Amino acid sequence: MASSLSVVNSPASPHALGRTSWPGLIEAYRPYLPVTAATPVVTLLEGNTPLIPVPAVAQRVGKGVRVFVKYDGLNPTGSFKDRGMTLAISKAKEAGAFAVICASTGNTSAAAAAYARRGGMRAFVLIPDGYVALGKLAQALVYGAEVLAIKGNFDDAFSIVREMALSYPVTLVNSVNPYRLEGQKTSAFEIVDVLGDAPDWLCIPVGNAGNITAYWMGFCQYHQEGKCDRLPRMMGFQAAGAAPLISGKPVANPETLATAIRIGNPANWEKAIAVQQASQGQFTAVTDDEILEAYRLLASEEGIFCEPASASSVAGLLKVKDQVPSGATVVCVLTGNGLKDPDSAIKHCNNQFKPGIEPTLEAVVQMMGF
Ligand code: AN7
Repeated sequence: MASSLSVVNSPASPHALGRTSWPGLIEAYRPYLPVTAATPVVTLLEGNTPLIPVPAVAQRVGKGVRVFVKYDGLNPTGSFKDRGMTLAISKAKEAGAFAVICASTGNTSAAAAAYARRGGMRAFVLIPDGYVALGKLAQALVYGAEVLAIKGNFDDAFSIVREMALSYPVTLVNSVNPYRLEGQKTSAFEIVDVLGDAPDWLCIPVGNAGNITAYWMGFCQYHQEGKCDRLPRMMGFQAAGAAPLISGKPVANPETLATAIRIGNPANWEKAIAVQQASQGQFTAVTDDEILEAYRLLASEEGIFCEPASASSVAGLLKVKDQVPSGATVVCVLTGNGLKDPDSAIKHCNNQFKPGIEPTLEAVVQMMGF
């Protein structure tokens, strides 16, 4: 089951071929992507994120299992959305678009704003008023997006932008835009390039189900090219209060503190079911408490700060650990950076700073308990 780690960077990886710096994912994986010499590449050098071993998680799973996290929160705007956005915005620019639009729980809006502005386009973003983490809102504003907060949830916002893109001169860059998934599949390439094969399991948070679809596309394409021998089981995790793929029907009022995946009617529903069936995968719900436990574990024992939605992949692995085969290699995707959501961090970390200490050595020593 366990794959060898001897291949640290596949010879096929452009990075390993002696480039001194990472060129961004479109240049790195150009033969696998729908771009031509005429495509203006709008990039912030996204991708090439680390695959980090997480021994404290692995120990809790036991059975000699190896666990890694794909820390996609280290992308330029702090989430995996940059992978899809570099391609979606490049293709929009190629087609002559002057404005893009998306609905977003936060991360898509940050990425759309950054890449659209870099590409010289306007970015319109619709967000659910009051349910976007502070860091994401700050990003959309500072990048210069036109931010419209609607009195509704993500699903309401999404149906508006979907309709709008049909009759107004704006390009939709939600994950129903096929270029988004094409860009996001490169994360699967990177995992195989490092591990030398696909993992046995890929654990991933699911909201609109674009990313799980994209990873599967990436693994399948690499498999067809002979770059990996196997395909992973795709294990998708939704927050219990927003788990339509588990209940089998849309959730009218999704609720979870993991606001990134507070989505009741996934745009890529059918694709997600197809991925689950083809990979013999599974969708499982994790509670907010389970998410927070994994969130704190990752930060306080592994030194990795992700946002709550991202921790659902690790929460999910721990929830279904009895099903993991002995010696398996598991990759959990950490989709977003913890700095995106400082309010959740301070509220849920079970830790406090000690305020009001006199600025003297004696006072500090006393507070330290020495
Ligand atoms: C951190 O930004 O839908 O299953 O509008 O931000 O591909 O939707 C975000 C989704 C997981 C779910 N983790 O991915 C948005 C948005 C984080 C996210 C997901 C999101 P999909």
